[in-house]
Amino acid sequence: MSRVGRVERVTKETSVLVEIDLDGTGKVDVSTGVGFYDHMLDQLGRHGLFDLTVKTEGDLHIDSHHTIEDSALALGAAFKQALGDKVGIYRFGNCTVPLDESLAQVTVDLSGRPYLVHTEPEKMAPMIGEYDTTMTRHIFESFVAQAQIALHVHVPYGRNAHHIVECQFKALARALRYASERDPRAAGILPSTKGAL
Ligand SMILES: [Mn+2]
Repeated sequence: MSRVGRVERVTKETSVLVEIDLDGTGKVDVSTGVGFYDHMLDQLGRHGLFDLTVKTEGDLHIDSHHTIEDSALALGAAFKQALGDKVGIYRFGNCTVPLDESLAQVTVDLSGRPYLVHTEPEKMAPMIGEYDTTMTRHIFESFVAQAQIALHVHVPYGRNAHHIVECQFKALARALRYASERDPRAAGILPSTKGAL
């Protein structure tokens, strides 16, 4: 059974199409109009081994906020859709990824409940190209709200803004991959004592 999600989200501010295949090979086709964000979504697909399409046309004449946020909302919704009934998956995943001087520690629980804990260095360059670095937390908030997962992201140290953000996306990709992969010992089993996820 294929685990795919497809979400089209159209508002007066943005038009977003997201397609994701959880059992892909990391084939990514992303264009949001925000170069650094494309680079981050590329990390997510590549290191998550998800096939991922994100096509966003947003109101970039204002700024990149709606474009970035709405893409993350649609991505979260598509991820949830692709997870389906969550039977036979690992459910939990974590990964620690360094990028030179920066380190990201990410833990996820595909719990069915949205919760975000996020810490990163306060002192960071405010912009990476057209990407406002305060958007990283906003992306995770948006993704978590729609995917309905618990996500904990910590960057205990780091100096370069590009590195600080990129290691978070790489670690998130791996953590999501481990959590969503099928556990061969748990075929047909829902990983919850409650009987629902
Ligand atoms: Mn917003």
